[in-house]
Amino acid sequence: MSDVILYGFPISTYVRTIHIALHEKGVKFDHLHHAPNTDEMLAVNPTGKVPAFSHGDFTLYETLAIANYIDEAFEGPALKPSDAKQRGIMNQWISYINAYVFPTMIHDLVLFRLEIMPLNQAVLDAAIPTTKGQLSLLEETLANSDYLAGDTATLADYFLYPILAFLGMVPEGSLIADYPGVNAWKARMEEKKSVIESAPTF
Ligand SMILES: N[C@@H](CCC(=O)N[C@@H](CS)C(=O)NCC(=O)O)C(=O)O
Repeated sequence: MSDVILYGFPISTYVRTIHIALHEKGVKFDHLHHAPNTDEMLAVNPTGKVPAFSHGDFTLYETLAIANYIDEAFEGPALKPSDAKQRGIMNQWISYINAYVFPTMIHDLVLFRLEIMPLNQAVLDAAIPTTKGQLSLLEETLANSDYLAGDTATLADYFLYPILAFLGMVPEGSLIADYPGVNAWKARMEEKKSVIESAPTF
């Protein structure tokens, strides 16, 4: 077994973010597909959520902490911009994605559409204009930039992509076509080996 282990089932957007980051960095790892809130997950993450990560006897949870650790602890291409302003923009996007995009697009929309959660029609209805607003904000950047924080993919793109991939699987995914910059960014991301290799199977 590798001394690098990713814990958490691959359908999680956050697990996929870490999978992509490890692949981009060229780190070999073992992936244990534990479901949230199982004894196995609780042993490595007191919240029971996925993902968690270990490197030798060092264990981490919370996706942002894990992603930063991977970038800093291993050789390979940088996953964050070297420029302080671009890094600020990257962190702004990660915070926005975690605080607003994930709750809206995954919790309030995709989980209902995929019947993972019992439908709450009022919440789903409200999520549609909110999703459009979020896509519109992303479009302001992606209409003029290949990636969220400059001309190279960074952790911000790796946080966003798994969410938009899920959005693309439900009827509201058709909204993405109305935002050509976002649409082109998604296609650009889908060419990456890390994105292809991390795709969950259902
Ligand atoms: N703040 C956590 C969020 C992780 C998270 O929400 N994971 C979801 C799957 S994408 C999960 O484990 N959900 C199960 C639950 O909340 O019980 C992180 O950044 O790692």
